[in-house]
Amino acid sequence: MRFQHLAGLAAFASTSLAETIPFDHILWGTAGPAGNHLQVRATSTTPATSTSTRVADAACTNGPLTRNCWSNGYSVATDFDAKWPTTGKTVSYSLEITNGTCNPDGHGSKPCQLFNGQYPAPVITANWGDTLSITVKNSLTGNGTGIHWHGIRQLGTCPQDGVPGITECPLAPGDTKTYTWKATQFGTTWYHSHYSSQYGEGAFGAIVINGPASANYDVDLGPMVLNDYYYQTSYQLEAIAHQNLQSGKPPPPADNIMVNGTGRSASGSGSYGKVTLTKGKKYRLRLINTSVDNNIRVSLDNHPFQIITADLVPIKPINANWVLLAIGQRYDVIFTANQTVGNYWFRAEVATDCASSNNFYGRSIFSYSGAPSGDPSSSAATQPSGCTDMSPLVPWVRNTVDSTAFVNQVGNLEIDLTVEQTTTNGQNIVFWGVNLTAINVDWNMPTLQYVKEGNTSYPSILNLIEIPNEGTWSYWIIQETAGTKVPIPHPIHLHGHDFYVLGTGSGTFDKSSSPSTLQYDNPIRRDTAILPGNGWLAIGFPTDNPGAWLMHCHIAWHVADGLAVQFLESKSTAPPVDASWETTCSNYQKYSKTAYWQKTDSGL
Ligand SMILES: *[C@@H]1O[C@H](CO)[C@@H](O)[C@H](O)[C@H]1NC(C)=O
Ligand SMILES: *[C@@H]1O[C@H](CO)[C@@H](O)[C@H](O)[C@H]1NC(C)=O
Ligand SMILES: *[C@@H]1O[C@H](CO)[C@@H](O)[C@H](O)[C@H]1NC(C)=O
Ligand SMILES: *[C@@H]1O[C@H](CO)[C@@H](O)[C@H](O)[C@H]1NC(C)=O
Ligand SMILES: *[C@@H]1O[C@H](CO)[C@@H](O)[C@H](O)[C@H]1NC(C)=O
Ligand SMILES: *[C@@H]1O[C@H](CO)[C@@H](O)[C@H](O)[C@H]1NC(C)=O
Ligand SMILES: *[C@@H]1O[C@H](CO)[C@@H](O)[C@H](O)[C@H]1NC(C)=O
Ligand SMILES: [Cu+2]
Repeated sequence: MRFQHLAGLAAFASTSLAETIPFDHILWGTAGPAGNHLQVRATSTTPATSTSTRVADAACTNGPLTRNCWSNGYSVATDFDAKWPTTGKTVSYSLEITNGTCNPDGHGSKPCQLFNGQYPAPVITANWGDTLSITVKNSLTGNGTGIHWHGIRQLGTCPQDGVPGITECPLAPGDTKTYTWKATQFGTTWYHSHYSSQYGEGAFGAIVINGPASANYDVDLGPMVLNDYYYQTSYQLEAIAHQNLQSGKPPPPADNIMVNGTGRSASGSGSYGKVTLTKGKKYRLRLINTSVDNNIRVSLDNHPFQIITADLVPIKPINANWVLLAIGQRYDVIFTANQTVGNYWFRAEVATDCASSNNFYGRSIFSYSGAPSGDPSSSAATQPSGCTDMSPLVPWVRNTVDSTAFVNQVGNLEIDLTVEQTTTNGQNIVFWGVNLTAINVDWNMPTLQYVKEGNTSYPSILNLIEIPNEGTWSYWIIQETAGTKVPIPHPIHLHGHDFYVLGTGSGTFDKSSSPSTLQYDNPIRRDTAILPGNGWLAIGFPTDNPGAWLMHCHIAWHVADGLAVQFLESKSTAPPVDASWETTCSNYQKYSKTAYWQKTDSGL
C-alpha cells in the first residue's frame, strides 16, 4: 500500500521540478515514542490534517520529491524532542580565532576577530543524529573567547553550551577547548562567540544539520547569512551604544548589511555575491540573521518564498514575499526559478519598523544561467510593516502545552532600563535590567562552578532563577514595563530549550483576562522570538534539560548592558563538569589576573 503510493508519486512527478507534495496524504510518520529519558514533554499527536495511521516507513529515503523522509523510520513527522537517530558518526571541525582584519564591502580594512581567517566563519555541516566535535583554539592575545552553538538543544550536555560566566570559563589566550554535542534536531542555525560583543567582530558562522523538510525542493543553496556591518569595532560601538542609552539616544546605525559575507558599500566599493539558478528548479535557501543590532527583511524580486522552518522547527509551509528576521532567527525558504531568464535582486533591508536603522542596504544577485551579465533591473514586492514574527507559524509535528498549570506557575519578568549604583567611577549608569537588575556574570566563577561546589550563595547580579524540578512546565511573561522610556522590540533567545510562544500582545499582560487569549494547541516553538515594543511575550517550556541556561535579548548591546536572566534547572541532576573544564577555568583565572583588557560589561 505504502509502496504503491510512493510509486504513484514518482510517476506523477514527470519533470525535475520538485512539486510540493501534499504530505498529509502520505503514509509516513514516526515509530512509537522512544524518549522515556524525558520526564515531561508536550503532548504530541499527529499533524492536525493527517488522515493516516502513522507508521514508520523504513524504505522512505530523502530526495527531491520526498523531502519529508529521512531514514529508518525518521521523518519530518518525528517529534525530535522525543527521539532522534543515532548515526554513530562524529563530525569534527577545528576553529581558530585570530586577531586580523576584514573588508567585506571594500570600504576599507578594519580590525576583525575571525575563525580560520574567514568572514563569516566556515559553515559547519552534519547530519541529523551525528555527534559534533569542534575544537576551538583561542589565538587572540588580548581576549578570551567562548563559542555558543545557537539553538542547539544540548540535551544533557550543558557544559558544551559555550557561555562564559555561566556554562564555562572563557578560553584564555592560547587555550583550546573541544566542544562535543549531538545534533538531536535538524535545520539551519549558527554559532558565535558569546564573550561580550566579540561576535560583532566577525566571529560567527552558519550551522547546517541535514534532515527532512516539510516541502520539496531540488537544490539546497545552503545558508544565506545576513548581518549588519559597522566600520567601527564592536567594542567601540558597544561603548557608544551604552552612552547613547544614558542620554536617551538610539545606538549608531549600521554602515551596511552583508549578504553571505559580502556586498557593495554606499560609495560603490566591493562586489555583490552571486547565486546561479537553473530555470525550472526549486531551491531551498537557509536565511540566518546574525546581526548585532538590526532586524532584517529579505526578499527575492519576482520569486515569492515558501517558508518551511522557523528556527529549527519544521512548519506547515506558508507563503511570503518578504521575510522578517529578528537577530538570531532563521527561516528556511523555498522558491521556484520559474521567471524569465535574467538577473534578480536579492534584498536585505533593515526593518525600520523594528527600531532598526542603517546607512546602506544589503543586496546580492540571483542570475539564471544563460542570463546576460550586469546588475538586475528587477523591482521589489511591496514591503509589509509591523515588527512582529511571521505568521501563521504552525509546527509540522503537533504538540500541546499544558494549559491547566499556567496561571499558578507563570512567572513575570519585567524588562526596563534601570539605574544602578555601580563601581564605575561611582556614577549612576543606565543599564538594561530584568526586574531592575542588569546581569553581570563572573568569567572566573561560572554558574556550573557554583553547582559543582554546592554553593547556593548566588550574587543577585547573576539574575539566577532556580527551576528546581524536572518534569514540569515553566511559563514566563516577559513584559516591557508600562511607561518605559525605551519601548522597543527585543529578540528574546533561550538556551537549552525551544520555547512555545503562547502569545504576544501590546500593553500589559492582564493575569485575569489575558490567559484565555493564549494558544496551547500547537503554538510555534522556537528558540528566538520578538518581544514587541511596549508589549509582552508569553512563553512556556517543559523542564527536561538540567543545567544553567541563559535567556537574553540577542541585541548585542542590550545583553552586554545586562538584558538577560539565567535559569538554573534541576541543579542536582545537572551534567557534571570534568577535569578539562576545570583546566579551562584555572587557565583563565591565571590569565585574567594580568590581562591588559578588563571586562567592562555583563560579559555576555
Ligand atoms: C588585536 O591587535 C590589535 C593591534 O595589534 C591590538 O591592539 C589588540 O589588543 C589585539 N586584540 C586582541 C583581542 O588580541
Ligand atoms: C578584547 O579586545 C579588544 C581589542 O581587540 C578590546 O577593545 C577589548 O576591551 C577586549 N575585551 C576584553 C574583555 O578583553
Ligand atoms: C554562502 O556561503 C557559504 C560559504 O561559502 C556557501 O556554502 C553557501 O552556499 C552560500 N550561500 C548561498 C546562498 O550562496
Ligand atoms: C536581524 O535582526 C535584527 C534585530 O532583531 C533586526 O533589526 C534586523 O532587521 C534583522 N536582519 C535581517 C536581515 O532580518
Ligand atoms: C512561479 O512559482 C510560484 C510559486 O513559487 C507561483 O506562485 C507562480 O505562479 C509561478 N509563476 C509562473 C509564471 O509559473
Ligand atoms: C519580577 O517583578 C515582577 C513585578 O514586580 C514580579 O511579579 C515577579 O515575581 C518578579 N520576578 C522574579 C523572577 O522575581
Ligand atoms: C559561595 O559563593 C560566594 C559568591 O561568589 C562566595 O562569596 C563564597 O565564598 C562561596 N562560598 C564558599 C563556601 O566557597
Ligand atoms: Cu534588546
